Amino acid sequence: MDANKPLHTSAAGDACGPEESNTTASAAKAAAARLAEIRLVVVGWRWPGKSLTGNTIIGREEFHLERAAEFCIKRETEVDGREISVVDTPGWFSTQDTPPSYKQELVKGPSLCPPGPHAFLLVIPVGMFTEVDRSRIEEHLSLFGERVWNHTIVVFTWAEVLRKISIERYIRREGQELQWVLRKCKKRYFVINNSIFGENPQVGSLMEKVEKMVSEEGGHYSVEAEAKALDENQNAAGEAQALQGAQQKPSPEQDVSNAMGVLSLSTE
Ligand SMILES: Nc1nc2c(ncn2[C@@H]2O[C@H](COP(=O)(O)OP(=O)(O)OP(=O)(O)O)[C@@H](O)[C@H]2O)c(=O)[nH]1
Ligand SMILES: [Mg+2]
Repeated sequence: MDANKPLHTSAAGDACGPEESNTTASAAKAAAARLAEIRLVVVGWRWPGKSLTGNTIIGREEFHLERAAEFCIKRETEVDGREISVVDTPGWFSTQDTPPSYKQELVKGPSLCPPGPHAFLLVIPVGMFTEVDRSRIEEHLSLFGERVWNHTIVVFTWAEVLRKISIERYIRREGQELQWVLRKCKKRYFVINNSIFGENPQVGSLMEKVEKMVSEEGGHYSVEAEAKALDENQNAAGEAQALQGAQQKPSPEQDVSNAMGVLSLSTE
């Protein structure tokens, strides 16, 4: 059975009366949406609690804390008879440019859980959220392609600092930058309590949210499809450049450089 497709049950609505049919139908719907395995990639800037969130999900101290991760690491566990895998990734830099080696490692994350993650968990600590934070998120998530947003859930950490303020009020109060991020992922967010370890219903609730997203978006993020789309974009950009070059009457100097461009394209 393809583990990436929702499991389908054949028992829906079998020989039941009208009163039972509603509950049976909703139970069948939930069963139909249940994924046989769940693959997650945790992303975010440095230090918001990515690794601890990974540990909360796995239910064990698998990812090192307080040590800036430089490499993607995958850990797995089994909950209620199904496998959950979590890939922890290096965080991007909040104010300075992220070193290219970090970016290269970050984009490897999804390929560690083939054929691609069911969800990217974008970890954001509750607190001040600035325009720079928003643009850094946009910059780094775009490394995975525009479709990454269809598979992203914001996970709020450090929510205990809210005390009696509701998360909805915090989101409203924090303003348009944070709201932009939430709109991009269709208002999918989850508040995690990283001080609870081990068996806890919150992990189940998060998994249900992932399943709901997968069913709404018609599947998981596909590493192969994204690589293909990226390839096509690059080819299209190359062709557009070549076309532009052909349409402009080149000066003698341009002629030489264009010829080199074509040469370098054709030798690839
Ligand atoms: N109080 C509180 N502390 C948290 C929470 N999440 C993470 N922390 C703490 O914040 C620190 C950083 O957490 P990590 O999980 O290592 O952060 P990270 O995002 O993996 O950091 P890098 O790998 O360096 O990018 C640790 O001391 C955690 O215990 C939270 O929700 N509440
Ligand atoms: Mg970490």
